[in-house]
Amino acid sequence: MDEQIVQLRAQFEEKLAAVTAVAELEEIRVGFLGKNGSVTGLMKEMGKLSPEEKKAFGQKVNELKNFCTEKISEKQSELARLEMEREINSMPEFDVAMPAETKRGSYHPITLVQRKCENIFRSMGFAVEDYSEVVTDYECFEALNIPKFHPARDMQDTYYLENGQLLKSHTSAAQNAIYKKYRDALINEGKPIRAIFPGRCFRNESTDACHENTFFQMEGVMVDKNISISNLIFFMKTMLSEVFEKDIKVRLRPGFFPFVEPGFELDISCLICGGDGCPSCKHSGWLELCPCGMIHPNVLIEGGIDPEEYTGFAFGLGLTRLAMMKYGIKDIRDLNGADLVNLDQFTDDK
Ligand code: FA5
Repeated sequence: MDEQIVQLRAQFEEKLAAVTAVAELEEIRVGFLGKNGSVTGLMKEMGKLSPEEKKAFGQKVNELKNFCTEKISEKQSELARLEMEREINSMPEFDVAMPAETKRGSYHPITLVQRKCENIFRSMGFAVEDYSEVVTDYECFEALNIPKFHPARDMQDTYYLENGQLLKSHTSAAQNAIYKKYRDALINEGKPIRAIFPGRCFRNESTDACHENTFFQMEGVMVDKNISISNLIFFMKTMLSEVFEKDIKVRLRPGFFPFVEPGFELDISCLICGGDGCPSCKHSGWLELCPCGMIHPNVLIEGGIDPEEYTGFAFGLGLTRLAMMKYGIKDIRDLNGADLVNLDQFTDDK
């Protein structure tokens, strides 16, 4: 029987030496060490031996078993190493010092129109202000003549935090802070308040081609003695002609906002369909772009300004819609879509 062990070991070594793939290795393992394998078979034959022979033979079979297990494991590591070497050698050579192929980023279309508007208003003496996206109910509504439970709140349902603050539904939420910031200079030094404040707004909105739940507006206010609707119309016309650099059709119609009196809706003829009607303008041919009006006396009082002495105008330009019209983007949702194929096109217009 010892001879059987020697023969089996020689057979095992011969087969193992010829193995070139892991799958073949598994065949050998099953053939020698599996339930019906040759080494396991030797154990079954031990029944024919005397107790002394059994002990010595069992020991030798165990040695063979351990030897086979160890060699299979070594071969497995060797095959894995060879496989990795083959993979590395088949890789194309590359130069680690070669500069990477880079692609320059581009400004988002909304950033582009925002900057354009900022430059236009800066050149007319307006300060550019920044404001928080998280505001209080007072800033967003109450300071703007919209008391609790006023129906105007329905149009501007937004996202509320557990502490009662909210994500601002319009840039008008900064008006009160702006009046308070500049009123001393207005009253004591006679400096008119002229400020714009672009920002991101949030609304609980059903989205479509011209409505998003997250969009940008740019608010503008001017307060001084004797400010009238003529001043408002002048600034609106100047801004639009400079942004579009061409003649565009606009219309002014009455609009209700509790924080202005009188209030207007300023619409532009849709530049996507030329006014014929399409999904971008809700098939009306017109797009609501920049509501505006004369600041309501209650809002001035809330900002610490005497409405008997001062008047002013305010407007809330829809920056996201302006970007749509300026760049011919048919669907507002593309602007939040982060698809670089869409957004990269405007790189040159910096
Ligand atoms: C307001 O938000 C007022 N605060 C604007 C205002 C300011 C009026 C100062 C008077 C004086 P409105 O909800 O209409 O108004 O929004 C203003 C503009 O923001 C719209 O004309 C439109 O261009 C843009 N806008 C409003 N909702 C959305 C939306 N869901 N998606 C994209 N743009 C929007």
